[in-house]
Amino acid sequence: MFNIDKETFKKDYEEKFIEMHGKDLHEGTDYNKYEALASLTRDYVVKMWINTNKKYNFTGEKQVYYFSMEFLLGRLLGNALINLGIKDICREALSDFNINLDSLEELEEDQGLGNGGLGRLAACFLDSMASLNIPGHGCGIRYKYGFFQQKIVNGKQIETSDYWLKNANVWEIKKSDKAQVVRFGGEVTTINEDGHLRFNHTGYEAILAVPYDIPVIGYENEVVNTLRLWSAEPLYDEFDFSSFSRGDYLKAIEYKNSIEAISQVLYPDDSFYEGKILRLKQQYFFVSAGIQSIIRHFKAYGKGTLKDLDEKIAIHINDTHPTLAIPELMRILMDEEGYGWNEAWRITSNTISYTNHTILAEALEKWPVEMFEKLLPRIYMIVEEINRRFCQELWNKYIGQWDKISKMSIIADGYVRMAHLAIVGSYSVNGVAKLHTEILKKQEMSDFYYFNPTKFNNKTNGITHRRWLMGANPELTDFLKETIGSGFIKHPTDMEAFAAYAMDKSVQERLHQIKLSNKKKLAEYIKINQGISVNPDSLFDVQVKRIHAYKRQTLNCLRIMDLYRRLIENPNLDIVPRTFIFAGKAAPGYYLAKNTIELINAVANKINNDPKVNEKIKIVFMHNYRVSLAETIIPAADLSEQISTTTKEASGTSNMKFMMNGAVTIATLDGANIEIRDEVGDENIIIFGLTEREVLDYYQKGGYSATDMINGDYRIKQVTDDIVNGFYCGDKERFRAVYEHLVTYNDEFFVLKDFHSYLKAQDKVDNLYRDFSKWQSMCAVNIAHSGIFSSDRTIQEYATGIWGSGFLYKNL
Ligand code: 26V
Repeated sequence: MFNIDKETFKKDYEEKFIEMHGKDLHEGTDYNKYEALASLTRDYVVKMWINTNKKYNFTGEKQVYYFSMEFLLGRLLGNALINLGIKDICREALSDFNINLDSLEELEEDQGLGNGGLGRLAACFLDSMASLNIPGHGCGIRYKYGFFQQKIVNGKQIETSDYWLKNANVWEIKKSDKAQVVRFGGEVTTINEDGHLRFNHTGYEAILAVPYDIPVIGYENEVVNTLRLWSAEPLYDEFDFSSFSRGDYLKAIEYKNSIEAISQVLYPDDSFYEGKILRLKQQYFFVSAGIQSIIRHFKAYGKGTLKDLDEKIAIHINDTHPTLAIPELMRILMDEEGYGWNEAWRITSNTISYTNHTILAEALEKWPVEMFEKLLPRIYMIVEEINRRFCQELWNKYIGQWDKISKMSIIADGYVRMAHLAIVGSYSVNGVAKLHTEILKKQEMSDFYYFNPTKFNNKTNGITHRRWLMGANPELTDFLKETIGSGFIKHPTDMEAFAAYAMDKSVQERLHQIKLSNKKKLAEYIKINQGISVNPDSLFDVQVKRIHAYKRQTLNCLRIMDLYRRLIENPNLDIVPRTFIFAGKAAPGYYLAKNTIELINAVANKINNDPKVNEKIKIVFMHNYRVSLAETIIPAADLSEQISTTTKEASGTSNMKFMMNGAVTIATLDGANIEIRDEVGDENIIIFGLTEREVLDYYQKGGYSATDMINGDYRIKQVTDDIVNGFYCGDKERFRAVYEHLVTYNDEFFVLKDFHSYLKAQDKVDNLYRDFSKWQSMCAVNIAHSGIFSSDRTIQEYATGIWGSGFLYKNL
């Protein structure tokens, strides 16, 4: 374990500061001070990083490569200090210089290279792999612009670009010597050489993929793994000005820009697939660079030949976005290394494993054949051959069943279906929560499941408790240590011991105090950043996540609108004062989601400015939701809203973060909510809404009518009318999209159907909250049972159940 005493740290820090900034510490700005601290921390890490790599090369342990289009890391400094085990020393040392560590940490830009759940999961997994001594590395894209920044202007979302690299990024190291060449376009000709087919690729465009490495620090174990992000550059970056005419010069610049465009921007959609060629380019770009660098490294240091690749290396693809890893590995093994098809296929399909993260049909990737073939001619040939052989296999098994075969085919109707390719080319397919995996097996992917049942398995998601508990909620962490000891940090399921204290009055009081202190901090943040005063003694009712129809922010909003009507009718209505907190970004092209944000803001504006009710209820739509904001909001939540239409949320991960921080959950039986319920028991969670069966019946048999719901129920009628009658905004048309989706288009997410059951559940919340002891005991039980949702548990399951890697808990 890394060790440093306070005095040495102070000396190192001062030296670092002077070396970096050429002035004395007391002359520096706060940002200078942050830079010096981050840079010093990185220096401490670098030696361990080198040693870790040396060790991996020496021992030849199996290496895991986690391929993902997104890694939503957030800030890195605080996490690095925790995992190095020097946060306390650092805090004390800095305070000797009159510097506050927390305020320096806040100066760091979030590294926001992801949309939401899928990207954050990848980041949690990296943290867990390093902390569990698993040689596991990330591979992705170094987007110049991360996920957009959200502003709310006149109640509307406005997107601005996230140029997160404007200040030097101390966490990355550019490795120009490890660059790879990636080829697009051109023609492939086939040559028969002594009975062997050779593929000659000519006329292509070659692009340089340059890696930037980011250290991934394990928790107090001196392991530092690598996240490698690729950036696109022209192969030849210099041109001779004198020999260029003006036109050539401009063309050359345009060319440079067109290449750099590949790693320029993260696509801000996470639910609607669009066949954009740039996205396909991004996918092949990082996958090809990543696979080439793995092979190059394996050939230089690996023990054994490429024949043993599947024993020495596991490549995991995070959703279908990196699926081209399959044909790319085939290409390298056959065209560059001389393996025949069968051997290459054995190696490839035993090396690659795949996770599915969504069943929303509209998010499934399928690329037009024409586009695919033109951009990646050799890769397309390989995909065609994979498909030909697969269909042959199907044909042998399902003789004459053309429908089934065309349903399962990888290429059909002019498209390449990436999920099919991912399933066929990998040895393991997993879903991210029990229900989700069952739905994949029995419905969405049932043909593939029955064809090959052993390939399918479940790995319920998790979150790293090092960021989401220790980092975000130090007070609760200290209290847990005081009560049950520190063992839970390395063995998160040991948190169960805390359940024994759930009825203890002094424990309940402390939990309340800790929550209150987090709520005060959030209230202050809200006041400073959004100018709204909220009461920390009110119940903080929180829904923070991407804005999407299936997540049903509308249900929450309608419920508030209903409550407001009831309060107008009866100002003495006896309710627990609440602060409703929303946050989340809508995809820029997702009109309905953006309209939902407008509605929430309009409702907030009206209610917050109505003195008759604003002592009892307040609404805040917090701007620019991101990892660092989540770290402030989640520890302050009393109630966690997990209210998606049953069957639609694959897992959810904020649900786990909230429970770990002692919030009570109100939820549908969807995704991992079911497993949370199983852990805490029915009496410690509030469940409502349609069951899986009921939802599926509606989808299969129909029978849901929004109009009937409205006509048969005056409260539903009132709240839906209030969307379009000018009650919240003079412009009656303003929220038309929300209304039409709910009513005219007969809302496929059944908001109105779940409305009353949700209201009842919320009444139950009120009653429970009034009973101090009961509520606090629920919080305690939730914390106690959250350990199983640490991503350490998830990663152990991946390591033993899929990757066959790692010496788990070796040093524990
Ligand atoms: C899909 C697409 C579709 C095409 C446009 C770009 C794009 C980018 C990302 C995605 C993946 C969306 C899937 C996703 O984020 N799923 C979430 O994964 C979480 C981690 O497993 C899980 O907790 C959430 O329930 C699930 O919605």
